[in-house]
Amino acid sequence: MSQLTSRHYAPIQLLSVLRRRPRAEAEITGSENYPGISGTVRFYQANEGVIVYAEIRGLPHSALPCQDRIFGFHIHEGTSCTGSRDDAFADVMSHYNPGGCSHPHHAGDLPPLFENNGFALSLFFTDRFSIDEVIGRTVILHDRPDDFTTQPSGNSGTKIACGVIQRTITPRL
Ligand SMILES: [Cu+2]
Ligand SMILES: [Zn+2]
Repeated sequence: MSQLTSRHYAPIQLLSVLRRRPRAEAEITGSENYPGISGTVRFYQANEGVIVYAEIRGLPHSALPCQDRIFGFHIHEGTSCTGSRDDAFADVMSHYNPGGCSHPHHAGDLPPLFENNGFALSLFFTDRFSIDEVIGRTVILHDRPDDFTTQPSGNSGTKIACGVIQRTITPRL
């Protein structure tokens, strides 16, 4: 029975949350093969979780009907957007997963991004992590959709863009 009861959440005052300064941000840049990708992922503290607001530009785009692109999107545990010739962001390692869950129940599993002429905007709520625990870790975009089944990472393909999550500077009073 307890599995069926959901926790009560107070309404999130979204507009007032977004008017505040995000607590952390990741500046997203594409790999050498995807130099046109840029964007920002902002993390806002809400009462009982985190609001994640992503805006990404310059994504690969297909002009063919019914073939708009979908990109796997995760927080990875590594702290550096570096890698090798084969995998530009290999050093980001696995999906952030402090709870030892399987994919797509990793704390770092995020809803995939849907592009529109190369532009994607996503805004969602999660209580899988606190902002403090993901600061210093990395946000990754993949070139394929996440299938939400394949272990350990949803068969989402090549890592095409990356950003390190950084605490925003708090102005001194
Ligand atoms: Cu990933
Ligand atoms: Zn995952």
